Order: sequence, then structure tokens, then C-alpha cells
Amino acid sequence: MSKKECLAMLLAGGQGSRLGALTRSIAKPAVSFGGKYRIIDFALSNCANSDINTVGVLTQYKPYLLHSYIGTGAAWNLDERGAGISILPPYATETGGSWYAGTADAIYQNIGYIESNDPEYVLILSGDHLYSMDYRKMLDVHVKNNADLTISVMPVAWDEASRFGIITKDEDDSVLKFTEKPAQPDSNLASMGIYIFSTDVLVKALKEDAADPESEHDFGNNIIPRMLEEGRRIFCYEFHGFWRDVGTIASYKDTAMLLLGSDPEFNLYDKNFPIMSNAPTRRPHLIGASASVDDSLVANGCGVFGTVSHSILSTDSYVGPRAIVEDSILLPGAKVKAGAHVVNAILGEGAVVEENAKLGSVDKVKDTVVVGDDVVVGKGEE
Ligand code: ADQ
Ligand code: ADP
Repeated sequence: MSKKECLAMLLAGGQGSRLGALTRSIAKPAVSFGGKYRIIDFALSNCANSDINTVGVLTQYKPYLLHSYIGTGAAWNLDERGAGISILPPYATETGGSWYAGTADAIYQNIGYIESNDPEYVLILSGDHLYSMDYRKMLDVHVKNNADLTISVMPVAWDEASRFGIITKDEDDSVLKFTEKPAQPDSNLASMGIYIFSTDVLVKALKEDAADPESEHDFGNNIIPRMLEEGRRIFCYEFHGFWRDVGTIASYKDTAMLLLGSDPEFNLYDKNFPIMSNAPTRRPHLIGASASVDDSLVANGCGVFGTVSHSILSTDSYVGPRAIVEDSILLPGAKVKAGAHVVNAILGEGAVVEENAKLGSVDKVKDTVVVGDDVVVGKGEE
């Protein structure tokens, strides 16, 4: 293969266990979001919109849906000959092969893939993040600084800072200090977990790390601190825009709700930077004669015959006659049957709320109820 400027490696193997029922049977990057998307659509669309057309997707935890969803990559215009998407699950080698131990190990085990593409730079991404970002701007900064590593950063709320890699930077944006998830953060400048490495530096760092028996083989805990100790040129790139790593069910729901309103905080209506998805082709949503819908996103294939307010109805969801859905998210194929009342809930893919059932905080007892895949909530149950 010919030399490429920038290859992307997309880490999509994490479990996302704090998303509970939403990731019980699928990996976090495959979780449905915003009616017609899955979380991984954001990173893949960003790559396509940034003209980065060679992407390795590293999978591990429950990869089946993810693999079939990604398919050839055509949905994101990433199916070119000699480029496109390659799915990179852990594979067996002559010496046995093993699961990816940590994020750095996952990349290390695919050094062969990186070298066969011979890129100048490697962009390392997470499949877990919701954002629109033009990586070319970050690459320009990396090249301008003649950096070994550039880390994308943004300020976060102080009470959230201990969830992130925390950075102290100098006036020239070089990184002075990096601490992975500090108990007592001394800065609120957070790493977004998005890295651009110059390829030779990355390969050397990964090989050193692989030979270190003490290492957890993680970028935040091992690779970045070791590179800082070695005096490598590490810079940050400050991102100004919407970015979320949804860790918990509450943050997933809050973030999804930011898609609503007349001037949404998370605005996906940018024709010049489209978020693409591989959602199935369906007829337009059908709003019945006695239905009422306000302040909601309604995806294709839906049927609405009841009342829907401040909610997100994903592909193929259904709200029956006299049913009420408020402040809720119906994931693909969820059904709320006639006369049922759902408030402040997330219904998993294919979940069914039976006729006249009540669900969510209707009774003011539970705040958010998540019904897992194919769970049926029976008549009168709460
Ligand atoms: P975390 O979010 O805790 O912190 P981590 O669990 O290492 O990151 O996962 C990063 C990405 O890699 C995720 O997309 C995950 O799905 C994937 N992943 C994890 N283990 C994997 C494996 N073995 N194989 C393949 N993929 C795997 C990181 C950084 C912090 C930074 C936050 C920003 O370590 O410094 O602040 O991201 O969200
Ligand atoms: P069940 O088998 O439990 O009756 P169905 O899948 O048949 O459940 O759905 C019940 C009713 O809801 C049917 O009349 C079906 O046509 C209708 N329905 C289900 N999903 C949709 C949808 N997305 N759009 C329109 N109508 C739907």
C-alpha cells in the first residue's frame, strides 16, 4: 500500500459497564443514540468528514452487532479500494495470541496493520464519544508543533475531573503534567482520549511498553507518562465544541435530550458536516389522526397514535392509541401499546410496554427505568 498521511485507529472494544442494561448484549459503541444513530457513527463520520479514509476498528467486547453494523463501511463513505474500514478483533497468532489487555496493547497487537499502511501519523480515537470534530485542524497543529504526540483536550466541570486524564500545560500548549484519573485533580483540563502520534514514535513507545512487565498497557496510565519522562514533544490541542463521553445511564439520557429544542445544544443539523449512519431504510414515520407529538425526534419507521412529548423515538418504535410517552427515549423497535403511560424512561431495543401499563416516574417512585432488550413489561406492571 502507498504511504498515507494519517491512519485512524478506533478503539471500540470497551464494555461500558456503567451503561447497565444498554450494554448488556452489545458494546458501548453500538448503543443506539439520537433516534437513528449508534454511538460509533460519530467517530466514523468525523473521520470521513476529515478526509481520513483508512480506519482500523479494534473490537473486543460483544462485537457481533458492531461488526454487522459497520459492514463494508459504505454508510460512512469509508469503503474505498485500498483504504476503507478494517475490523481488527483480537486474533490468534503462532504464539497463541490473546485478548487485548489494555488500549495500548490493542494498538500494539495491530502494529502490522499500521505498518502495512505506512502512515506518517496515527490518529487514535474512542468509539464511545458523541461529538463532531474536524481532525484535520488537530493534525495541522500537530505538524506545526513538530510534535511526537498531540492530545485533544477541553475543560470539564471540576466535580467530573477525576473521571479523566488531567493535564497541566505551558503557555505554548506543551504538556507539563499528565495524571490519569487523579483522585484530587489540580486542573480541570481533561484529555478527550483522542491522540495523534507521529508513527515512528508510536511504534517505539508501544514496543517499549509491551516489554514492560509492570505496565497495564494503557495510554493514559503508561504510554503518556513514560513519554513525558523521556522528554518527548507532547502538545495539547484545545477543542471548542460539543463533546461528551457518556458513562452512565443518566448522562446518556441527559446528552440525548440536548438534541431537542428549537436551538439544540447538540445540533446535528449541519449539512457540511453530516453524521452518517447505517440505520435501516424504512418508510417515513406515520403520525396517526388522533396523535399528538411535540418537542420530539421521531425516526423513520415509527408509528405514533398516542401522545408524545419531549421524547426521542428511534427507528421502528411505536406508540399506540391513547398511550402517553413523556421525557423518554424509545430505542429501535420499542413499543408502547394502547393506553400505556411511560414517563422519564429509556426503553431498550425491542422492549414492549403492554396495554395500560405504567412505567417510569409516573408513580414518582423511580426516576429512570431502563427496560432491556426484548423485555416485555406486562399489563399494570410498573
Ligand atoms: P477511559 O474512558 O476510561 O479514559 P478506556 O476505558 O481506556 O478509557 O477506553 C478508551 C477507549 O478504548 C474506549 O472507546 C473503549 O471502548 C476502548 N477500549 C478499552 N479497552 C479496549 C480494548 N482492550 N480493546 C479495544 N478497545 C478498548 C480515556 C483516557 C483518559 C481520557 C478519557 C476521555 O484514558 O485519559 O480522559 O478516555 O474519555
Ligand atoms: P403484537 O404481535 O404483540 O400484537 P405487533 O408487532 O403486531 O405486536 O404490533 C402491534 C400493533 O402495532 C400492530 O397493529 C402493528 O401494526 C403496530 N405497529 C407496530 N410497530 C409499528 C410501527 N413502527 N408503525 C406502525 N405501526 C406499528
